[in-house]
Amino acid sequence: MPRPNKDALIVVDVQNDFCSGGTLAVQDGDQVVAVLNRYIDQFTQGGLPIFATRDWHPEKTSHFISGGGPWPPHCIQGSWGAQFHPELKLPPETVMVSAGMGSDEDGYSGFLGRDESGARLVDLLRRQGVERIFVGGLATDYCVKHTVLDGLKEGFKVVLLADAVRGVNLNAGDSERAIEEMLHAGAEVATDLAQVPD
Ligand code: VGL
Ligand code: ZN
Repeated sequence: MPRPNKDALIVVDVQNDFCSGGTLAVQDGDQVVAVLNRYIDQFTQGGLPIFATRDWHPEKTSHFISGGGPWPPHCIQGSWGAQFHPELKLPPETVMVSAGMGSDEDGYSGFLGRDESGARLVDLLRRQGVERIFVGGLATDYCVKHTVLDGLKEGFKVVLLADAVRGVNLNAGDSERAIEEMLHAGAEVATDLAQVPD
């Protein structure tokens, strides 16, 4: 089970543009919402911190095809597509972390993001004494992967919530390879908090 004062949940980019009807819809992306709501409930019950990252791009960026990048426009600051999925039940205490705000960056990792005061995710986590992060959201092969890998590099234990992620799969198998990469780098995988060791 999650440990008081040491564990945090990080919900990655569960935004309209990555769900059905969005400009960069991930297959079955919406399905993570109900699963994440259960994890959110469990962390809330335990009094544990919850962070939600969001992809938060300017209109003109090298991240988009129009600027030479790989992606159609998505998650433009202030747009409907950038809003969290309407059924995602984030408690009011959730700390929001925005990434990809520069005109020349992809910002795939939540660890490149900042909260409203400009604080970096790593500092927010350390300030609270967090030692282990539980990560779920979208997309497995981009922002989830980079957030997990950076979390490990920063010295956190990382648990990938495997039932709460879905991938873009630009190339077939990208999500499976991303999960392999995360495991290889030292992440653990779980689909049930009761089975996670202390
Ligand atoms: C993401 C592609 C482009 C993600 C963000 O959140 O995984 N993927 N921008
Ligand atoms: Zn993006």
